[in-house]
Parts: sequence; structure tokens; C-alpha cells
Amino acid sequence: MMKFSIVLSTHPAQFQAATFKGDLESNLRRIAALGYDGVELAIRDPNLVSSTELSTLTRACGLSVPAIGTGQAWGEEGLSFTDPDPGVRRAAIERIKSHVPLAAHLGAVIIVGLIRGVVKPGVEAAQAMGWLVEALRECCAAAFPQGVRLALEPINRYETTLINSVAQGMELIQRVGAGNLGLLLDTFHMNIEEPDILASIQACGERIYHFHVADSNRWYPGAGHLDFKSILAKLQGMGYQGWVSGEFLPLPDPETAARESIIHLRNIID
Ligand code: LER
Ligand code: MN
Repeated sequence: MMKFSIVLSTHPAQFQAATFKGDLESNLRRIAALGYDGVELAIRDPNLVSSTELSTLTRACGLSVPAIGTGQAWGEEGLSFTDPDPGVRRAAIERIKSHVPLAAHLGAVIIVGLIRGVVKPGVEAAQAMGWLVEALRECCAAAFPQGVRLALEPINRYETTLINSVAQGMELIQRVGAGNLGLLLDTFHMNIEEPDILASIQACGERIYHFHVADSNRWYPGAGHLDFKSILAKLQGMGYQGWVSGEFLPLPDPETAARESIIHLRNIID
């Protein structure tokens, strides 16, 4: 059985592809009513939320929390593993480490998206990669004893220059050398960067810790030209046990996008 979740931001956010934003409880109820099994929470800072309140609320709605998104710490505060300022790098590492108890409590993976940063002017690419490797080693080491995994997301070239493709992500995993580091694959980014989406999914194998779906235009699956039937069949064929999480534009409105997505995806799985 494929498990479906959708991204919900616990607080106001600028990131456009968080389908739901605003009042937490009513959004959780809407998501559950649409037939989702879980909710991926985008949380800028775990200090802003109560872990018991979150688990009580989500459980009351019958929703699991498979993943915590952290990109708003970059989007709203500029925290990054690869900033030339060591204070900013330290703050980014501490922020990710501060997610570990919450992730352990909820049974969620921690997503490392844009908090890895971009290569800023004046910084050598090799230097940025070195900082990224060190930061991931430290965060993975802090997460490991609590049974928490980190999922690094290859992100398309228009958003970052650090780790755009699945192959680069797999190379980074090798270099970091942590048993609890995997990838978050996102169909929107893969459509831009991967020569063959199905082959990339296959190559990632058991290191696929989480999976984002959006269509080629970042609308809900079914609104663009991606072949989700083949993509989901590939995941199922590989024995993927993780989640398929909707991260797409709230268009024409959040409710319609979320509904159309899950109808489309459930219709095409065997
Ligand atoms: C986040 O999961 C993502 O896919 C990025 O596009 C964030 O900017
Ligand atoms: Mn994504």
C-alpha cells in the first residue's frame, strides 16, 4: 500500500509550493478528510511548536508525520550550511540538530533542502562542498542515537548550485559516510535535472528516504506531463516503504489541488 502525505506549513511561509498554510488544526482536518494518510510538516524552528500538541493533533486526525521540512530556516532567516559566515553555518547546524527530538517523537525524517545553501560569490565550490559534508556528518551523528534519518534533496539548478542531481546526491552520501543519510527525490526537480527519471530512482535504491510529487509545471500530479503511473510503479517494484508526499502549488486553490492529486495518484496505482 502506497502511503500519501502532503506538505503543510505550521507557520506563515513565503515558499509557494507548500500547498497548505494557515490554521493548523483546520488544515489537518481538511487533509485527513481528503483521504491523506499523513502530513509533512514544514517547520522553520522547532522551538515555535509543541511536540506533544503536534502529535496529539495529528493523531486525533488519524495522520502520520513522515517528514519535517526545514527549508524555511533558509527562506525566512537565511540559515545555511555553506554560508561564508561561520556564525551562520553554526546556527544552521544547530537548527537542524534541534529538530532531532521532534523528529524522533513524531517518527519523521528530517529534510535537508535549501538549508544546505547556495555557493555564494567569493566562495569556492569545493569549499562549500567541504562545509556541507562536515555539517551533514555532525547532524547525522546527532540524529543517529535517536534513530532519526536525514534526507538530502537534490534541487534544480535554478534554486541552488549545490547538489542538483540524484548522482551528485549519491556521491555526497558516499563522502559523508553516515548510515542515516539518504535522499529525498522530488519529481519536479528530477524532471529538470535527470536524463532518465526512472533510472535515477532505481539508482538511488534503498537510499530513497522520502519522495515529493509535483507535476512538470509544479501543479498537482495530473496537471502536467509527468508519467506518474510509471514513477509509482517503479517505486512499488523496488519495494519502497516510504511516503509519497505532495509538494505543489496551491492552484487553482489548495483544496482542489490536494484533492485532484490524491484522486489521480490513487487511480493510477495498481
Ligand atoms: C523543497 O522540498 C523543494 O522542493 C525546493 O524547491 C524548495 O525550494
Ligand atoms: Mn521538494
